Amino acid sequence: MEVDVADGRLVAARPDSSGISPYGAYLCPKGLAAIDFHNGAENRLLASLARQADGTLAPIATDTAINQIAERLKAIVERHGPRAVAFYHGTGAYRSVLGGLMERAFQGALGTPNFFSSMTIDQSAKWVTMARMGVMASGRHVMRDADLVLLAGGNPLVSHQGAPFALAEPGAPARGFAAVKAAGGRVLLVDPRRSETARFADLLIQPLPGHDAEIFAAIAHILLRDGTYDAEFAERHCVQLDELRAALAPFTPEVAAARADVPVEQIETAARWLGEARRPIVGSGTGPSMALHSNLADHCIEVVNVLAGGYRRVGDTVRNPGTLRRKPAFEMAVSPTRSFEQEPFCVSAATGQLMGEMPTALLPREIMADSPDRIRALIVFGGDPLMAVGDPRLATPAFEQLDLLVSLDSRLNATGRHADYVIAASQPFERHDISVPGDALYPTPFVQYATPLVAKPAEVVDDWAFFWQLASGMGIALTFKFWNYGLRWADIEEGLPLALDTPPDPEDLCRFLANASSVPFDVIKAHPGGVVPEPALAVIQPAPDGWQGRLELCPPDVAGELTSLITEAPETQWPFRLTCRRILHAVNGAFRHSREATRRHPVNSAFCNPEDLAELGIDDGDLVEISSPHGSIRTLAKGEDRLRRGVVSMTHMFGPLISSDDVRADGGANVGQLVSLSETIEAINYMPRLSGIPVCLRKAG
Ligand SMILES: Nc1nc2c(c(=O)[nH]1)N[C@H]1C(S)=C(S)[C@@H](COP(=O)(O)OP(=O)(O)OC[C@H]3O[C@@H](n4cnc5c(=O)[nH]c(N)nc54)[C@H](O)[C@@H]3O)O[C@H]1N2
Ligand SMILES: Nc1nc2c(c(=O)[nH]1)N[C@H]1C(S)=C(S)[C@@H](COP(=O)(O)OP(=O)(O)OC[C@H]3O[C@@H](n4cnc5c(=O)[nH]c(N)nc54)[C@H](O)[C@@H]3O)O[C@H]1N2
Ligand SMILES: [Mo]
Repeated sequence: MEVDVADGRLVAARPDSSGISPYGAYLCPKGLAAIDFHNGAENRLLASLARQADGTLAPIATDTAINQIAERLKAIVERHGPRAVAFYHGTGAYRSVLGGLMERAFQGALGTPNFFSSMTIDQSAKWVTMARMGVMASGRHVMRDADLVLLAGGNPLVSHQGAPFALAEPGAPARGFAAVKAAGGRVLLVDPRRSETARFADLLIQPLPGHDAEIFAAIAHILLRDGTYDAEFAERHCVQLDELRAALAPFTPEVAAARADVPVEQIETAARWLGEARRPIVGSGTGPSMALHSNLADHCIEVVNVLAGGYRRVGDTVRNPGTLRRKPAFEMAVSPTRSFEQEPFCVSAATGQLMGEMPTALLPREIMADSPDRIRALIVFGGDPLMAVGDPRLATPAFEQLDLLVSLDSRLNATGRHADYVIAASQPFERHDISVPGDALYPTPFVQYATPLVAKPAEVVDDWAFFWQLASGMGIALTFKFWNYGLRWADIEEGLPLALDTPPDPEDLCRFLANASSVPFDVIKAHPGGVVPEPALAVIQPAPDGWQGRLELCPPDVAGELTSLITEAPETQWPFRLTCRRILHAVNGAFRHSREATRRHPVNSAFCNPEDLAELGIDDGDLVEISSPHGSIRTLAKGEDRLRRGVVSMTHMFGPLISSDDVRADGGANVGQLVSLSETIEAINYMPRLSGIPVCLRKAG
């Protein structure tokens, strides 16, 4: 984006008009809200806070606070070992490249396996599928090459969520959909809500939430029944096709349609179109990953992508092979790791890591466990786990049992209010950063190194500097590395050793990250608006000779889950299902109190089909009570004909952890109060049910 600066302050922002941006001239509303936030809106934290003897939080010099935390951590590690220390990496941390890498460096040097993040209460079903099925190293097609897009439970036009999770093009999401349509391709959505993205849909299936496993099992069933699947791909890269066929036999389109309450023709049509497509992509957003049977649903969604042959093949063009690190791509299957079956295990459950992380829903239990290895200190980096994980009546007392809770954030959020220290963090336009996360994800190659546009407030610290200073205070020397998902920190040989007593220069850190870049760092540095590299043709390469990797389509645990699903009685006692949704003007908790977000959403209303409301005698704006087997909240009702019947749709991260009796004064209601961290939890990743929660709805009072 282009930003105007006057007298050391940010004054205005516009989309980048230079033509360099891989997204074109585009700016999302959160970009605008970021300007206000940098300037102190939303009670931005300008000083760090420490808990006092009387229990209140009071300002403290940031330097002093970090030194005190270092001393306390050192004592905890000396007494209980490194496992006593845990990290929680929230969505704010993903905005901070140097911060995230310094956090990993610190975790690596400490040697604790206790790394948690928002990913395991988000779409870790995708990690479970990778661990159980394996991964196609060539990757999916990208939208601009696809002739069919089938997306379940994602709304990229609002969320901007794209690859590698959902399949949309990140950045300016409508462009990818428009490109598919312009090339004559088809867009299919599966969502109980006619979402904003649905304006591109050729077919919208509106199921009861929580039935994606059946729907996609039935689509796979049809592809196998009709022989319209990509047999050549399956033969070359997959095993367990016979097991899959047997396990899917009961999942006829009629069975799935009845359970999900959709017309059977829609399932047949989706399967027929998939059979016809030459370059399809099938994937999902958060919806199926948060509902009942999320791991199985995700597995079935990926199976449909496999059967449709939805991956790049030898000779296919790679539009963005990466600039800082050019990644060669091969048409080869990487066999599943089943990493969750290997040490290190959690102390409260026999489950191991996914992508080097422990399941966040187990964090409260890992703190409360009666074990010498329980967690005693937690550093929360850019997150609000108490709000995010749900079940605050279970999670909050657990967090209170910690010897040390630190929140590194730019706001005092719900978790921060329970912390021993809250460290005031800088914001993106105040710090150095380089485009590592976007590197191979931008739709076309692009690289950028950004230096601070404005000075940060005096008592505010860069995220990376916090971690470096902590390590330094503990006498731990760090090695800075180029890490990315899928790599094990300890296995990365190349690193930049950092001095113990002199903080690194952030420019040197970025220069190191660019040491294998196809555009030299000095060239990147000379172009603050970013660089579009010289085009270099990249195509998918064949697998090395004798490559043995295979995708496992139906391992025994998946087969077992399919069998138990087909015999499971549908939940009929609860008339409604509460689903997730997002607002355009906030990212979870961040920017939730921005001008636009507050104006448009004074509370998180309960959206419902108007006919459902009429039947219950509820008018728009009435106070309603929503009860799950686990808890109950009150908010205002709002009719929305985009929703199918039987659904209540609400945004998370509103209101205090536990509601008072006045939803307007609370600024909304925390839907996490309806969530259980002990019942209907997935195996493996311990994902709680954050969507499709069975609820009752009634007029309050
Ligand atoms: N503006 C904005 N952008 C954001 C965020 C934000 O809060 N605001 N958050 C960011 C984060 S952390 C994430 S993870 C991404 C999420 O990105 P998305 O996954 O695109 O998020 P949603 O917009 O919630 O879309 C989820 C959709 O799933 C549907 N759904 C709910 N339950 C089910 C179900 O059981 N089955 C099916 N098929 N559909 C279901 C909902 O109706 C909804 O339309 O967005 C990111 N971007
Ligand atoms: N019921 C229900 N629960 C859900 C969901 C749902 O749909 N329904 N969605 C789930 C999902 S997908 C997610 S990802 C989680 C989100 O869970 P979290 O990531 O734990 O929550 P956020 O509110 O996104 O926390 C981000 C924090 O980062 C801070 N921040 C912003 N910029 C910076 C920065 O530069 N540095 C630092 N240090 N901090 C910064 C913000 O102030 C904010 O407090 O919630 C999950 N919980
Ligand atoms: Mo998320």
